[in-house]
Amino acid sequence: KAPWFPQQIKDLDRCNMLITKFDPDLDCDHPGYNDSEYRNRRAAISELAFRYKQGDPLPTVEYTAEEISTWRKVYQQLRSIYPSLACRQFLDGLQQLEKECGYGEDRIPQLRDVSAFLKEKTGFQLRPVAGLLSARDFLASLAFRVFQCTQYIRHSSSPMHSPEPDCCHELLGHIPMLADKEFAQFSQEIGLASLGASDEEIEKLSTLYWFTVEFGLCKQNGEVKAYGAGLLSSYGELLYALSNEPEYRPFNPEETAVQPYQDQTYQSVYFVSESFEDAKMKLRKYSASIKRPFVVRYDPFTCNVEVL
Ligand code: H2B
Ligand code: FE
Repeated sequence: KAPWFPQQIKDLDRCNMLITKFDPDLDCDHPGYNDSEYRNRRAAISELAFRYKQGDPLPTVEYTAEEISTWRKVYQQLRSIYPSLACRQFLDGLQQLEKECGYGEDRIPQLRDVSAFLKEKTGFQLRPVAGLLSARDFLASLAFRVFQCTQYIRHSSSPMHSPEPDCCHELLGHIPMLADKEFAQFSQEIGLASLGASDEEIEKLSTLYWFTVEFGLCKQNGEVKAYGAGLLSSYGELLYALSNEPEYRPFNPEETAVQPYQDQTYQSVYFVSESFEDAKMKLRKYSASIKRPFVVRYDPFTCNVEVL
């Protein structure tokens, strides 16, 4: 029997299984582990996500001067290297966000504004989440064009890297890509492919997601560029990934889906696709090949998933 999965957007209220990896309260290697003020702040922001129900207005957070200063460091550093290292779709999205959504180094964008922006561009919307979600729940939300988005920021002692997703990762890494129509479509397709899939298939989809949406590279005009959000939100790893050090392999879903990955430090291998379009096409083909005893179809009029 297939595992339960959401069929209405409202059902995402039940897709809230957090993974307690990299939690500042539990992981003594977390940069905020010994900072009780940071942990209290995190708990307060988590509470907003725990209380959230689908359809509620997105909570706003008044960020402190210290948090904004962390954001500024991250924004300035990354912004300076994007033009030469990020793919075209990302640069287009970021430019629109700067023009139309108040992106810039002086303030941390509010999820409410970003969600309204995305909704207009690609139909994606945001939902606040308290931390790292299980792959199954995270992927399921994509089927509804919902992106689960953290609202806290990394610890001020380590602005260049965060072991867990934070608002720099979401807002700088993911959001510009989600403003691209094709990328949005492709994200939803991965989500739809995950609904009711076996644990083995979820593991493979999750690994593919990791090496593409998070750490993917693609060729553009003869040069290798980054489109993965994990790279585009980490100054250190972005430079590393596009240096001569790491190993590159051609992207091929069957091989990539079983490649062990690194979530504690930089990747030792990156997968490069011939183009952004090529990655999309291959992933689509892979998603379509997953065997399930039923067919799912998204109805854009009701926003429900129909099971056939
Ligand atoms: N949870 C959250 N909050 N953000 C993510 O970007 C994320 C996640 N990514 N859970 C998922 C896991 C991804 O690494 C894949 C699908 O496992
Ligand atoms: Fe991510």
